[in-house]
Amino acid sequence: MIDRLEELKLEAQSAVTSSQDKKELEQVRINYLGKKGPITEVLRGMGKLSAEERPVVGQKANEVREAIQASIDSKQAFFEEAELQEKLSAEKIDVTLPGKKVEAGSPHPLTAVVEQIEDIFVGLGFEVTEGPEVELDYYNFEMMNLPADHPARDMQDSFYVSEDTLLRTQTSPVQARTLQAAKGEGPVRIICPGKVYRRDEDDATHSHQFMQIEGLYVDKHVRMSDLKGVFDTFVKEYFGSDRAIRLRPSYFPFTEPSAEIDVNCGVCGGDGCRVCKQSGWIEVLGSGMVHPRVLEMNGFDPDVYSGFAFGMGVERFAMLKYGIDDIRHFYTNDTRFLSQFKHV
Ligand code: 2NL
Repeated sequence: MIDRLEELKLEAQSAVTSSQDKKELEQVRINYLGKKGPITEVLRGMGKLSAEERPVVGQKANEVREAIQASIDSKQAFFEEAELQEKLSAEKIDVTLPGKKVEAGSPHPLTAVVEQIEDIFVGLGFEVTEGPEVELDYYNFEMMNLPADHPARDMQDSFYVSEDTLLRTQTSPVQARTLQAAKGEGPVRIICPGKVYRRDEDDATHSHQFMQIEGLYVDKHVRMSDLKGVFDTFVKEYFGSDRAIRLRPSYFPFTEPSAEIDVNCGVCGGDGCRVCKQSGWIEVLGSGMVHPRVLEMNGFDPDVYSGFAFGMGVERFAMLKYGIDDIRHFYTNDTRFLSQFKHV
């Protein structure tokens, strides 16, 4: 029996050696180690052996089985290595072929303009503050001196989410929150960029969603001349050193007095042309001295503190600087438009 097993081992190992591929090798395995193979048969016949023979034959059978399995495994590894080598040499890469071109992206023009404007105000000592787009009526309107049923609410037809929450119509609620957090202690010097929403018919110059930057400077002794100085500097930095501003009386419920700020026309230099509708001036933002009631409602003593505030549309600033003729370009994601702002 022992000799028979030894013979089987040599026979199987020679079959492994002469196998030409994985398939032949698998057949060898089945022939020698399979359920119907000779080794299994020997093991099955063990019951007929004497008590002395049994362990000896059992051990030998196991040894032989392991030896055959080891030969098969090493031949299997050899076939796999050969296959891999063949695959690698067939898949040679031609490093001289041109690569796939990957288009580099760039910030959206509105993001770029927001960052330009932020940089100017940060240089003037302002901090950038952000807040929620779904806002309480309380911060969006009431704290801005626009109580329920105030007729000026109609200027800002809004998207209500519930009775007392809405998509903010301006970023002033961020300023109200900041003032209240300051607990009556100035200075507060912030700008608040972000998306705002108003019910509006979309056309070349209107959008129901747009970007605004509002700003606020509250301290002791802040005067309208501070507002004027800040915007003279701002306009020169944003549009160019040859530009100037003028203030025109206006009305906002949250400021008193209020002023529209115009910049002289960059196309005609102030002589009058199609862009400035022959006036020589272009309206760019709304501003004013913070209404004493707004200061008071947000925790500041209007007898001690004063301040100026302003609001501007980012799209308008981008359109004026880069000669964009339709606000809808900003939202339609046409790369022919967007890719023109790679270097701004
Ligand atoms: C515009 C221009 C403006 C403000 C926004 C403001 C904020 C606080 C207090 C007072 Cl916390 N005012 N913001 C002021 C003037 C103009 O936006 O055209 N709005 C309809």
